[in-house]
Amino acid sequence: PQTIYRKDYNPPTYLVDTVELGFDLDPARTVVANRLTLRRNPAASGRAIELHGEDIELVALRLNGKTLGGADYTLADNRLVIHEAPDDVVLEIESVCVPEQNTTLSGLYVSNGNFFTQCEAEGFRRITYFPDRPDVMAKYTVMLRADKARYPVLLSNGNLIQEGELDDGRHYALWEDSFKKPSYLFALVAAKLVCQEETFRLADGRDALLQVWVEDGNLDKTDYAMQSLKHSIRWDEEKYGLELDLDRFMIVATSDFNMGAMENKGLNIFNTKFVLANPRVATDVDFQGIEAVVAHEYFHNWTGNRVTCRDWFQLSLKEGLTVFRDQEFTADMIGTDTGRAVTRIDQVRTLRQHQFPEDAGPMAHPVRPDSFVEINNFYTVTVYEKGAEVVRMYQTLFGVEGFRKGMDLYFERHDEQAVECDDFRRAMADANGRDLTQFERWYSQAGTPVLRFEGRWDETAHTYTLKLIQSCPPTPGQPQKLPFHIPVAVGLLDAAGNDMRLVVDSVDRGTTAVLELTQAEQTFVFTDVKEQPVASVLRGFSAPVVLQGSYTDADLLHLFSHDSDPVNRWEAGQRLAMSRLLKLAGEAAAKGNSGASLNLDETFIEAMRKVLVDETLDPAFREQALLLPSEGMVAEQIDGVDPLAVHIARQFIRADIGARLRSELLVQYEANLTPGAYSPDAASSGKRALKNIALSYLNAAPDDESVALAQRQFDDADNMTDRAAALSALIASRVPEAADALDVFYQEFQNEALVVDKWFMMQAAAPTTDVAAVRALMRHPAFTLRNPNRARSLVAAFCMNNPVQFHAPDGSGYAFWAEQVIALDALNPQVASRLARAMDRWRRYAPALQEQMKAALQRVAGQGKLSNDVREVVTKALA
Ligand code: BAL
Ligand code: ZN
Repeated sequence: PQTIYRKDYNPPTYLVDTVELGFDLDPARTVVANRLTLRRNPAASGRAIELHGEDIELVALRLNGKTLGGADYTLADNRLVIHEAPDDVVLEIESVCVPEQNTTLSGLYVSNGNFFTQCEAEGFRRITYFPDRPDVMAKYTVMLRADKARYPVLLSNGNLIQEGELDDGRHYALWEDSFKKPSYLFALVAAKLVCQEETFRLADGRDALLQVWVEDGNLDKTDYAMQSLKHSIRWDEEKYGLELDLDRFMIVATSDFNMGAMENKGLNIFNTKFVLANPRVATDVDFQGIEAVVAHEYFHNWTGNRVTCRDWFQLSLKEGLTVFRDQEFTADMIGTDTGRAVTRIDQVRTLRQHQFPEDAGPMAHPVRPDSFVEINNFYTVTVYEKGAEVVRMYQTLFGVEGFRKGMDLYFERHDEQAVECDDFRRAMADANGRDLTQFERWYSQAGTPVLRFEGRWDETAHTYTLKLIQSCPPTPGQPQKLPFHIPVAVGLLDAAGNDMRLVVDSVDRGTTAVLELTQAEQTFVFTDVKEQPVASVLRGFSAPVVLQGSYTDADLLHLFSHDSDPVNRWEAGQRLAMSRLLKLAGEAAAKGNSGASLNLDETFIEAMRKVLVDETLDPAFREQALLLPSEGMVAEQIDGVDPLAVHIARQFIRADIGARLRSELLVQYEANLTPGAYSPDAASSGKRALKNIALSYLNAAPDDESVALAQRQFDDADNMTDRAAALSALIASRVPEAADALDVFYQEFQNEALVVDKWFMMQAAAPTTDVAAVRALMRHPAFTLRNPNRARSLVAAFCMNNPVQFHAPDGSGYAFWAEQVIALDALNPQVASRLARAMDRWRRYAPALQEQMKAALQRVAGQGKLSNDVREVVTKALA
């Protein structure tokens, strides 16, 4: 496969002004008529028109009314090149595709008998021949024709201009989008669906029609998505002065979808997972996901659609920025300081759990990659979540107002353009009168920087000298790194735990100072520091770095009890826990993983007790503070990792907390019940989270009472959050009741696909589920590899969330992985490629495991027929 480089960017030879598409929709043979007006691009040279096309059949091709013959064009390697064309061109193209055979879910496909499209990144070329690149922006008119009984609803981007009847029971709808857009934002839906709709008054007094379309029978699950959409519209008006520019905004849910959702102009298409919810079937986390994803896709209407990407290397321009926007929206929706902090803690956890490992592995890439084989492989936590951190750092440097000024300038300069990450950085720099040249390294250098701090208090001078030292490990293709521009938010705590006032260079910096580290090593001197402080460094996780410092247990306990910055307060607890996890994992491994005679110190238990019972803290924060770093996060800290030892250590700590804090956990369980009608609000969900982590600790050291508690909750709960938590607790406690509860659960929810996914997932991730059990579950009538949600809920959940069984010493997990990657690749390369990444970190495991992982990778790489997606991942892993 060919590698594509950012440095090779060339502007398109022809620009497209208008696109008229006509669809005769038939699952077995859809005919697409495409009439384009093009004009030669003065910014490019050459007279050849280059169009993309994949898995479609060319039927006819006319240029300015004249049918083109074989000598006029070349059609090879998914490219249609018309050798020479005049300045102004009308191109008419007729082609055919077969939606019912499209299992890739990219382009036009059939799901549950309905038609949907997915065009980002390069799906439009699977629908028609087109210069399928984001810098070609055009106005679209779309005529849809289909059987009326089977497809009563016909939707596309923009406004409905006309609809009516045709012969033979068919009907049509004509849609027009008045905004120029790149082809990746095209969408159509032809389906049997119903909708919840509402007219919503925009800030400028216009009314917009909002619709949420779902399959019949799901209208009882659309309220939350609709409410989230209205909140998102309001928030963007108030926060950024950005209004909905459409008369109609539609969300459509489908159960077969590769991603979470897609921001097609005016016609967002969603995975059902991020639309459908009511208390019976959806958990608090599901509700949170819906709010965030609805917001994310809506916010793309400005950051992504109105201003789009010049090329796919710039993907983070829209994704990093839009993730940042949805994160800020979520925090504002909660509204409280601790609520904000809890969302921030979630973000930090995601980075550590997923992005840091990516940045340290074979697929490491800069936020703005320099090359790729398959762009679909670069919809990553680096482009999205690290990209959001990079955007957040502008706000940390310039404040909320300065950031807004940068946003305003960005839109003023670039509305309706396709631009680069550099354009966003320039707008931020110019609006704030700052030089951000060095800041570009956050976009160009991969790898997680390591930030080390050394603090020294001078008793006589009353100064505290903080030395900050940065470095960044090598990543593929980037052996050497230059220093980053890092905002480091710092506070100093006195012995009573209060914040000291910070004076640097005679300037009073309040109680949290944002220091700007630009060199490899820099020293900052705080004056008038009258006692030995404890430093709270990287408050609010002010930069996506690994922070190292010589913390003593006493320092960490002080921060865990007193830090006014809740993120660092939580962080101190995580550090206390991590040191225990690493020590016990080492001891378990040394004892042949018997798990016998491990010991947890009273200091740690006491710290956990204190936070558990501290009624001045929000339950949501307490739950975060009690949650141990995951096995995956611990594994990242160990060379030659033995996953079983890590599992034993973590389980031991959980059980020990369960046993030694039993009475406190029971008290908190009772104290955090949420009687009355279910509500997914932050306060209630925080209480449920604390209650359910108490339940899970109690059942990590199960006795009759704790099992009975879980069983009672499972039987009596009126909401999915509590039911699922109780079921998980029963499964984890390994009691016979678990099997019965799983049966009851399946019987009750077998017609709710998203709940059946949960049922598979809970089993896939349980340490009691080995490969044989997963294979048995794959034979369950409800299982299919063809549905991405289902495949992920069992196969990917096992390979990624069940480390102890996946890494079984006999290599059975790896053999299973290879088999499933190959099977999935034949159906859906994007889903297969995600699964392939379960092996990214193979070089970090114990030698005996490494060898077997390598063999499994080689088995996949040795396949003759493999998608570019999977080939890129396994080739890079083995390199
Ligand atoms: N653009 C792909 C889906 C999303 O990030 O919103
Ligand atoms: Zn996005």
